[in-house]
Amino acid sequence: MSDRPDVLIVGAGFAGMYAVHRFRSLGLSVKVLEAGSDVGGTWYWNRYPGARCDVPSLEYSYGFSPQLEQEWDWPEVFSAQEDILRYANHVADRFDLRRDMQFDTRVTAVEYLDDVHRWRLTTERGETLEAPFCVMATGCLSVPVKPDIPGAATFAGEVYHTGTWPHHDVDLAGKRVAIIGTGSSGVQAIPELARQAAHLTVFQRTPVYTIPANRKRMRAEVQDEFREHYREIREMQQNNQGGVSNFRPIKSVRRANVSPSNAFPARLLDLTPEQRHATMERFGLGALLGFRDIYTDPDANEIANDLYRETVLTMVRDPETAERLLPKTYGLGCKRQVLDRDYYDTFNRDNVTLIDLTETPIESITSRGVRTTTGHYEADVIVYATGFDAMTGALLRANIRGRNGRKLEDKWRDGPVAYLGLQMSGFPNLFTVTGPGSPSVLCNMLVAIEQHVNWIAECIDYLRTHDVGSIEPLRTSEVEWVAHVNEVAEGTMYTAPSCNSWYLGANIPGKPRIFMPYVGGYPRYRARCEQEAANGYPGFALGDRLSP
Ligand code: N01
Repeated sequence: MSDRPDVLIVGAGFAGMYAVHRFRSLGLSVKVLEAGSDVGGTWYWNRYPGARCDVPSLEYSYGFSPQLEQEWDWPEVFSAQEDILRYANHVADRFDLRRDMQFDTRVTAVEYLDDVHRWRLTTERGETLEAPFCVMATGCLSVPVKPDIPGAATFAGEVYHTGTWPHHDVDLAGKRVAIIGTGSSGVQAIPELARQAAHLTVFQRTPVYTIPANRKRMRAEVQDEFREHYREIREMQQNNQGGVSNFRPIKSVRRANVSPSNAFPARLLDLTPEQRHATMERFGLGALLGFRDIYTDPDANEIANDLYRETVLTMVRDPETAERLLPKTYGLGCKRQVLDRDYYDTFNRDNVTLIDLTETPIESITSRGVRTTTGHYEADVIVYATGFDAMTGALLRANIRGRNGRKLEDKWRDGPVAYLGLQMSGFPNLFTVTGPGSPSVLCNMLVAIEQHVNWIAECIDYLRTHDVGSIEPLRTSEVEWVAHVNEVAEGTMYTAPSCNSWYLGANIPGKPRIFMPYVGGYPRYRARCEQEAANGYPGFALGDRLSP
């Protein structure tokens, strides 16, 4: 590991891992600092029971190495956390990534040194490291948040957050478990916790729209067909709004004698009310994923929300519980679509109780459980499934200071300002992977990560070969880009006034309400990045090299 690396990288998740490989290929020396004890990022930390990915694994995988694509076997279509982490470990071993990584090292300050044009990183242990380039590969959902509930510190039992689940086995047998939060993490964890615990009490503030996940094992012939077509599939990903190819393994479908299911038209509004109900009866909640107008047409959205609610009422036996589980204050498409395994059925179990916090809010946590305005619920374990300070959290927590000591926190007081989610003016040679203003969380993250890391690598290479010392966006570029990011988000389901999501920062008290990811689609975004590079970075200021 180099003591004077060309590039310092913060984070050894999928972004930091690929950055090591890609930068090395250009002859750059690198050093990664990672707070965890190993690679994997999100998949290293989020080990709660039921954790899995909502993008098919054959697509949620690196595309940079054809050999890797051919040699890795995925056991399921949508992989569980442990399989994705196994993949991350395989990649780290195969490309010998760990030799440039320092684990158990949290970065506490990232400062630009004006006089020497270098970045200095300080770690929790007081260690300092310097390099001319710094890449923040810190993830979009990596700072877990816990609500500030009076008395929380007095709870005498075990406390877990889904985003920092322990690495040892958690034995819930015979225990009373309370879980707070019903977003993606809560919805995945709840059925598993209910199976393991003596009793589970679910504290729900906002009911969720959740659709049953595809739970198929991987068929060898499907995997083979993907492998055969991988180059074409990667190309399709590059041209898809969300970075997924939607490749259909036609041969294996035919072989299994499954009829290709395009059973209904693409628009919900094209169906008669009778056809809509028949479709829901036949295909269940999953049918709604097939209609594109749900996400673009408010009338279709309203109808879909009603169909969703009607269907849930048939899935949960106790009518009062069913009624409480119905999302009513916002529509489908406002939040990240949640996928589940047995979520609604879990509320038919005798050992599960649902508490609706809009009727009876939490007042406090006591040494023995959770107190709401109408009762006290005894618990041996409290699980917080209360989400993350998304997209900006990890960057702000790193205490980044740019030119003249300017704090990123001050620059972003009214919301994140960055050009293409890649760089900020006033912070030369500092790059963010999947930063705010890039498609990131609206895209297949692996595709978004590879595109960003490739762009950054080629940019650094350009600076070296053109004898340029520094790069940072023009102030006008980032202001125009932020305006464009807001403009394309305007009028979508994501920014409806009734919508409160972490995309908007709405889950963090005091966080400016700004739609952070770029909703204009991955291909359009990618084309803009490519244009910048091809034209010699006209939207950026390029600075002279310091004389040695
Ligand atoms: O977090 P969330 P998450 N009192 O913010 C509730 C990705 N992910 O970890 O909506 C009571 O979505 C909060 O209630 P409300 C995915 O991108 C992916 O579940 O604020 N409740 C909400 O119910 C996802 O979108 C996968 O009213 C409180 C919950 O906690 C993102 O991570 C799996 C509360 C937080 O939900 C985040 O998901 C898991 C309080 N004081 C995660 N504060 C897959 O790939 C918060 N809540 C499938």
